[in-house]
Amino acid sequence: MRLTHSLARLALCSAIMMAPFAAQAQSDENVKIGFIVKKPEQAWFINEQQAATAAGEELGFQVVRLGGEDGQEVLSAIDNLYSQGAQGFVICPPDVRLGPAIMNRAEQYGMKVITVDDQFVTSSGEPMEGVPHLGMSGTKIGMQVGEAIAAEMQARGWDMDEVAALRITNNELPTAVERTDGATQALIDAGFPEANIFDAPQQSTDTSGAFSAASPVLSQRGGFEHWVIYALNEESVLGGVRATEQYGLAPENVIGVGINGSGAAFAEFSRNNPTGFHGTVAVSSTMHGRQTAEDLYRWIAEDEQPPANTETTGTLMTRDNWQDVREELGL
Ligand code: FCA
Repeated sequence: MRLTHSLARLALCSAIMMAPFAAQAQSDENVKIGFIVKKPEQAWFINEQQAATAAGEELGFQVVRLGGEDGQEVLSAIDNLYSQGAQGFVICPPDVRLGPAIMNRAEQYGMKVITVDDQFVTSSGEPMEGVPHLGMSGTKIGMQVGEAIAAEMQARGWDMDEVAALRITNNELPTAVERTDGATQALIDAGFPEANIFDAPQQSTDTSGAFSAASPVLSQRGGFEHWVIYALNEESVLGGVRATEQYGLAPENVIGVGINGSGAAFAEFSRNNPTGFHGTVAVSSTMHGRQTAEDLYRWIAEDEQPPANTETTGTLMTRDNWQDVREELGL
């Protein structure tokens, strides 16, 4: 489809067909981009990087997949990309406050940058609007989480006044704050008592970070029989669910709802016995990877400026419908 698109454009642009076609085809083939992610072992990011590679194979550009788990690693990844002749990169940074330093390095090399998932912030904590970004609509997706939890509490006939909420937080990451605030808001709107919401601040946005954060909160609040769990992503909700299991809570007393819809959730839904992990709001990591790679490619090869900010939406996935939603979102 894209090939047809660029061919049509060439035909329009030029009266002499063959010579410019050869030149254009060659310059497109020389496009090489990096795709740097903060957690290369997480299913979300594996899928995102694979989708970027597939877009490259289809449209004729190269994608170099790299991990950048801290500032040092990101800067060496950029150096490495530059020495390989890459003209730009898509990045989900390990810390959004690295934005100015990353942009500084990229600008020295004349490289174009798009952020995916986690948007850079300036030194005063404002989003770096100048860098094109594609990410989840955090508040809306967070609200879907809260609504799903409220509906499931109702389905199980729980009295909300007797339920505790484990809110696994990450205050350094604005999208995480938006997501957990959105979920909190929806719960409160549904009548959940704010006093029963307990924070578990995580150091890292993964299962082990969440598990360590959740365990002490569960033991401090031992009086509750029923727990609901939410966080910025399903990996973290799974950490919370594993902590409730270790603490000795039965799965039917726990409702965890995550965000992402990646391999971590599929593995959980595939288990024979249901766990406290009730569902997840799935977003297409395939689309995130593909779209950002394609936008960067068109920016480099065709000077087409990418959209400044794209917000994506999500669909609730549970044990009952996960395979259908997975297919629908191309996951
Ligand atoms: C953040 C989270 C990831 C994923 C992504 C879209 O980077 O850490 O798990 O939710 O946003």
